[in-house]
Amino acid sequence: MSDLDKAAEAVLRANDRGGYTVPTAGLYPYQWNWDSAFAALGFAEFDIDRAWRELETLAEGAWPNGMWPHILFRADDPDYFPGPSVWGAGTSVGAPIASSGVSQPPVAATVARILYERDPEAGLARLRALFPKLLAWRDWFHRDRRGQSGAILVTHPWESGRDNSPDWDGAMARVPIRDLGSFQRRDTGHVDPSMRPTKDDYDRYLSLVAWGREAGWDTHRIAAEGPFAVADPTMTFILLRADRDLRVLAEALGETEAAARLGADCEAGADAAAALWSEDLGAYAARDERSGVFADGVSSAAMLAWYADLRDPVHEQRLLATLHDLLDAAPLAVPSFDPRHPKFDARRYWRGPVWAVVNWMVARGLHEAGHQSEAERLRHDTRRLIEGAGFYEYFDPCDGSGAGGPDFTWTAAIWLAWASPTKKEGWN
Ligand code: 9WN
Repeated sequence: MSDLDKAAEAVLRANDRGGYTVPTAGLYPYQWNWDSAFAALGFAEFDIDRAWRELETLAEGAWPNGMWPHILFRADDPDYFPGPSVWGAGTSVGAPIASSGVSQPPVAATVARILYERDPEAGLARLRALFPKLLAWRDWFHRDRRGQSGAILVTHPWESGRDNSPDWDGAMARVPIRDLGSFQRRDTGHVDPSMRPTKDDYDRYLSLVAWGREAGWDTHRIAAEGPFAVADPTMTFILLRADRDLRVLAEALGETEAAARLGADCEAGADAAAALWSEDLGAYAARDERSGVFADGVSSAAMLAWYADLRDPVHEQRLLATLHDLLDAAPLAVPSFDPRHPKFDARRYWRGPVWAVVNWMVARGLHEAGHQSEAERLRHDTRRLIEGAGFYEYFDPCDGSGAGGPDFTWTAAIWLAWASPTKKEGWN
């Protein structure tokens, strides 16, 4: 174990609030959905029981309709805005824990498979208990969030996990700003505002929350009629991956009906993903459900196609060429948005910076598809970034400096599970 391995483990332990982990103290004091999935991946390197526990506490917040919300508010914490009273969700729809009213990409299903396969004998009972909730969550996505093309919609930029990506600029510009009264952001008290979304972004984020609250958090109606609905490569590809992994788990559990349903949905999902292909960009791209317009630049989400195991030979070669353009343009990969595009901003959150968790997913897909040198480039860059700057929330792809919050759970987890040189095999 290296000193950095020990430091990463210490970050996970320090952010542990007893069964669940916060992304980082101060800036994000609650349990976030995909953050917890990555936390579990990190815990699995030294405490598999604690890893399962992370998924189990996340599942405790599931809504009666099956959705796993993106934030669980177990206690009110003034460090974060907007908190439980602004969202007014979760308990208001019969869930046991106050929460946000949107979901996040279902990485947890894929991590459940990784934990199970690490030790099937020890994991079987845990998996058996968790599986129905994972299945209900993916059923909810298919029921309430499938757009006209079959690709999966996000109804709030926060739902995608890539909050201020240029992918949402077109749809966000049409979100009417409500009279929100005065509100005080907390994020800009923790980190430099130049690394965060703008005031205009927040006005629209909160207007969307107000709309959802007034719709009684009816998630079907929000997708059908709400002011923001965008077919998202992140959600579409991560759900497709989740479905493939859940199918394997269904078979292991002898759940034959579920396995057959998942298998059929995987085939349909692969067809639907093709609707996100932009010939102009040479990549998969977000597409506004209401206007049909594609995003006008390439984001790292496009590169999750391999993680979803999409193997369309024509698109694959072109996508690989586009990936190479991004890798050539960024000293440290993979930038969340194309560095050659005028909207690229090396430090502003999802408009350019590198995120270790995205690198892990993209690289895992590349590795599985046999694109080994690209996968290794991502691992090498992730290692360099963390060795150079520490466990930051995200990194500047041009100079490698850390940005956002320090001592970040998911960056430490990715270090332990993949980026550390002591992780020799590196893919589980
Ligand atoms: C809103 C916790 C979360 C991540 C998201 C990231 C950021 C929240 C925020 O932090 O979003 O959900 O307040 O900025 O964009 O991916 O899950 O780490």
